[in-house]
Amino acid sequence: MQGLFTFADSALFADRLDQEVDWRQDHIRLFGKTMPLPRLTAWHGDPGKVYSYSGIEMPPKPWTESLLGIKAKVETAAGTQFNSVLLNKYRDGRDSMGWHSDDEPELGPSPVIASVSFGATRRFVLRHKYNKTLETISIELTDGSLLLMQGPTQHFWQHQIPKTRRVVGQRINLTFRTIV
Ligand SMILES: O=C(O)CCC(=O)C(=O)O
Ligand SMILES: [Mn+2]
Repeated sequence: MQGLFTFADSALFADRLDQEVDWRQDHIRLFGKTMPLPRLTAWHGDPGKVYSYSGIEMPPKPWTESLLGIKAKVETAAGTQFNSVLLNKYRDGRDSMGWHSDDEPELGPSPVIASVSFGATRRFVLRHKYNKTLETISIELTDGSLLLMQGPTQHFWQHQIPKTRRVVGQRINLTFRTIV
């Protein structure tokens, strides 16, 4: 869904999140080597909603006023309540997220995940995990847009944000989730 947030609201939220959020540079271990993630991240949510992925454990930071404002709007649009949000900051076209499904056990069997984007448009690509004859699906995630992933999406599909050689500005993405 394009334009859940107006350009003015998107610019305001992008700026506030950029300033307010304690962005961290995490590392993953891959083949015995430690590598910085190609993006900055943060995790906010209700007390006790710890999220772990790729061996990284994130205790939640408390909700801020901006995050609660964004959350309220997203919950109305999605018709679902969320208790946590993962934030990703892609500083430029070299920042990215590799192929994955959001299928960690703490998200439950068929999670609803609501993804909000502020800033530069980036391409979001889906591929089927088992049926290799299905073509990949590309969606341009624009400033102020909302993407909902639900039902069996995470069972059958993986997604990524590929690097791009185009000159692109900063993008902040928020994925609202429910940790059970
Ligand atoms: O930045 C995006 O649009 C994707 C983020 C994502 O897939 C995730 O946080 O799990
Ligand atoms: Mn994801």
